[in-house]
Amino acid sequence: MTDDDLTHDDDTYGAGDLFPALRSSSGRPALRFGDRSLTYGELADAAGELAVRIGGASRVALWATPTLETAVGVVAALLAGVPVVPLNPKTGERELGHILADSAPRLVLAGPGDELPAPLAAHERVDIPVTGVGGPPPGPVDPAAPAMVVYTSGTTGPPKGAVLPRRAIAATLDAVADAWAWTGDDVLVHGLPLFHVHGLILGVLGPLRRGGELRHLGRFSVDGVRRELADGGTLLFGVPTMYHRLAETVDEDPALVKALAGARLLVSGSAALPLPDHTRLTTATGRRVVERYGMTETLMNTSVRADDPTPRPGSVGVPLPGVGLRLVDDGGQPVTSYDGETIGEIQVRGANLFTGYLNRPDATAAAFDGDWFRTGDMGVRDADGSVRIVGRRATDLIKSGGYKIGAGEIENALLDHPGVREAAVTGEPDPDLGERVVAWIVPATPDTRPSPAELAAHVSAQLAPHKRPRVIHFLDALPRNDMGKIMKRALGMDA
Ligand code: MCA
Ligand code: AMP
Repeated sequence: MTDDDLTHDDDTYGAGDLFPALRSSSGRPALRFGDRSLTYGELADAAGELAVRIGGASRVALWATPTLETAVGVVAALLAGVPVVPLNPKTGERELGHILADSAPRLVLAGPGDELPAPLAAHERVDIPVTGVGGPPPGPVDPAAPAMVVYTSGTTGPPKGAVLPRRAIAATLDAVADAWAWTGDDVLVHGLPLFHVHGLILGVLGPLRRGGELRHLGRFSVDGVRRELADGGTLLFGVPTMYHRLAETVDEDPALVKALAGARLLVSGSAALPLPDHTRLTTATGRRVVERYGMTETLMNTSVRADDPTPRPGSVGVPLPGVGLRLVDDGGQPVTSYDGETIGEIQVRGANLFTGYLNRPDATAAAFDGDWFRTGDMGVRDADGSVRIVGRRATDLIKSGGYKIGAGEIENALLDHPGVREAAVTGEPDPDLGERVVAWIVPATPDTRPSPAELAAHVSAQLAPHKRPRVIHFLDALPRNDMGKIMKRALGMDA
């Protein structure tokens, strides 16, 4: 099926009506954030009223705090058929300015009382209600229509907006439901941020599409996980840093062991969960953590299935229903062997894919080989078709705490600081974050070098706190080759 085949009359993925439970499950619990909650009926009323208010807008931005308001805002936008751009409330000035200029939202949705920074002052603001009187049932919406624009880092330059159509959201949520036997009886627990695919699409829209419940922790904590899983939670989503923090605690925390052992399914994603953490959690709780592999541009590609009898630490499982996956070697030829050894770039296709980067036809064209999307991840396939990720094509992409961070954007922000003459950014292994951001700085003048804390604060203020360098080295010069290119591999050799 091609994009052109998808019309209002041919909604193969059920993308027109993303949340049937809004109409059919009025008394059931839908969302709980701390002591605030909404049933499906209350959510339908609040989001329905907001949908009427924003209907017809070309695009809206959403100040995506970890609150009930964010969930109501995103559901309202989807009901209204208005594309929504989730914003990280900690985004710094430079990055926020870029996202707003690039996505040109007509309105900004925010919680009443949220203070918005200067770059948003010029935008018309709509406060998100958590009560309301509903609205008319949503009209037909083209499954190929854009639902969300999610910003994601590349190796160089500012983040790009991945345009996600409604059908991708429907297709991916239904595919993971199949892999994880996810139903309306499940109670999902997580503390993920709500401006990325993991926390917002899987973690908020996922339970709402199934008619189940979300209990959001506000922010991740071991205490929150223990409490909510002990109180009826059945599913846990997290990035590896979160599972690492649970693994660090299980040995002295019998109540946590009991809570994790009682969950139906523990799912990790956004980065690789190291084997020692798999082992520690399984040894302590008797439960395995299943990994799934996704990407902002592709939503979910593969997962270990809940009914897979074989423990598979280190594997991201098999392609999800509807996802085509191939490995391609350096010469551009598909790898045909399933030998667990031959490495190729993972390429995917299917209804789960984005339609392109906003305003970036060049980057969109470069990302595809025909209808295959080049993920940049390198993997191998075992005889049973399950995939293991062995690395990334680009060394300039860093995954820290599950966030993707481009070295180039941090280098540019550092070069903006008056005390910096040259800057290079690399990633190095970190037991908690997976990788940590390391900056290599040549100061503008040797005797007035800025402090590491000042440079970290500068990056936090310009980009986002999770992009700040955790380690800073000062050098007299950066190692360069004859062409003048920085030799990043030489950095750290004698640091
Ligand atoms: C510290 N802070 C600072 C500074 N230093 N703020 C300003 N300037 C500074 N110099 C603040 C931080 O903002 C934060 O505030 C607090 O101190 C601690 O921050 P930090 O040490 O950075 O992190 P952490 O709290 O230890 O966070 C670890 C984490 C987090 C909870 C695991 O990294 C996280 O939530 N990761 C999830 C990433 C994710 O969802 N990725 C999905 C994208 P405060 O306490 O107020 O927060 S990938 C995806 O979507 C694909 C599709 C996929 O496959 O899933
Ligand atoms: P993002 O662009 O932030 O959506 O991050 C997507 C990237 O996260 C992928 O291209 C992978 O490199 C990585 N990723 C996601 N899930 C996993 C996983 N289970 N194991 C290893 N890497 C993962």
